Amino acid sequence: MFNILILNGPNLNLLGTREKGIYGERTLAEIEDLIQEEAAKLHVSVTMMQSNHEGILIDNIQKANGVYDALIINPGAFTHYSYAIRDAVKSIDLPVVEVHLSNIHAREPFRRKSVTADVCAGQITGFGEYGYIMALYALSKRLLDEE
Ligand code: CA2
Repeated sequence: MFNILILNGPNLNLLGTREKGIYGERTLAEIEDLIQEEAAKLHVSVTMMQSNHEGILIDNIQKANGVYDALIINPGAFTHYSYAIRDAVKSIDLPVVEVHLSNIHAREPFRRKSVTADVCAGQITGFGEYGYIMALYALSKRLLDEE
C-alpha cells in the first residue's frame, strides 16, 4: 500500500467559512472525508495536515522523505513567494504534485506565478477539492508504474 502525505498551507483551515465563491462550500475536514473515500478505493493510505506556518510546512516536507511515497501540497499563498518551501520540495526524493482549489492563472497577477510548481511533478489548479483527488489518481498510477 502506498502512503501519501497531503500538506495544506496558510488559511486553508478557513475553507467553507468565507470566500465560498472562490474556494467552494466544503470545509477542510469535509474535503479530507472525500479524499479518504477515494484513497480507500485506490488502496492508498493518506495522511492530511494543515499549517499556517512556513517552518512547520518545511519540517513536514523534509520529514516526508523516506516515510511517504509521494506528496501532494497546496502551499496556499506561499506558492507565490516562498523560496524556502521551493527548496524543501526540491530537496526530497518523492514525486510532488502542487494543487490549488482556484485557477491561480485566472486570478490576480501576483497569484499567477508559482515558485514551487517547476520543482513538482505537476500542478493541478482550478478544479476545487477534486484537484486533490486528481493528484491522488495521478500519483497512484505513477507509483504503480514505477514498481
Ligand atoms: O486556490 C488555492 O488553493 C490557493 O492555494 C488558496 C490560497 C491562496 O492564497 C492561493 O493563491 C491559491 C489561500 C486559501 C485561503 O482560503 C481561505 C478560505 C476561506 C476564507 C479565507 C481564505
